[in-house]
Amino acid sequence: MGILNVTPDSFSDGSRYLNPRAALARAHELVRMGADIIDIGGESTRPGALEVPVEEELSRVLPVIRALNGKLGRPISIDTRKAAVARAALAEGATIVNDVSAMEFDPAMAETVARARAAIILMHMRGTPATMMRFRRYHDVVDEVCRYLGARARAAAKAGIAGSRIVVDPGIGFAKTAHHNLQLLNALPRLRKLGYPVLVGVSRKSFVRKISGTAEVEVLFGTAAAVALAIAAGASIVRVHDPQPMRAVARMVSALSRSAD
Ligand code: PMM
Repeated sequence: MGILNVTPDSFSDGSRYLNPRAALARAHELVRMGADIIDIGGESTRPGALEVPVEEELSRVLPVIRALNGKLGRPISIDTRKAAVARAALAEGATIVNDVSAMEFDPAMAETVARARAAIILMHMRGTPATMMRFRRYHDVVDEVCRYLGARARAAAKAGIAGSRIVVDPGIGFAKTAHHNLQLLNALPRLRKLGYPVLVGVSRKSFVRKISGTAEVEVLFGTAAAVALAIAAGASIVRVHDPQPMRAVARMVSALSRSAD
């Protein structure tokens, strides 16, 4: 999954694709580089980021999704917590909703996704991006994340979303310390036991910078190492800024894992 943040303030690519023409060019570039899904977001979820009004979020993402509809040859995912934004994006051709609040932020989200027969990505977080860094204390982070995602998947099914359209995500970096992130990445086989595909987002995140170093090449290789481990541990989708090198990583790890059987 290639990341396209149409925002002024996202962590690593803020403001680069705020202009619709730059965003369109980037979407096509992500596909050329090997992305199978394009994830488009108009609200930054970096720690401390404030909520963006719905009209503002719509004005960022809709022109891009509208212009891409039918021309990309890849599914479009809308990264939003708001049902109104999801509804509009689905009407313009998106088929996946990536909700970092696991449909808790907006009570209308579950029904919106169910009605559109869209897929949903349910991610674990505590609080909101503005407050989440205050909530980084867990008794057992793996246990809590597995239980939470199981409960949210049941809520999605109850709202009428088919099980085959549900994806779960441990929310790497969302109300987590670097240590929590490492524990969760090692525990992906447990998360897989819920029975849903697992998505993992480690690309360029601050725990990678903290551990691998902050130079561009260090962040890239640190990301690659985390992506490799995630795939080996059973992640089905990796959300990344650099699809070309990460696709190479995915191919290699998949071949190695297959030959181990
Ligand atoms: N991370 C970010 C934004 N959206 N969605 C999912 N499902 N999983 C993630 O890990 C995730 C996300 C923040 O990263 P960015 O600012 O680099 O896009």
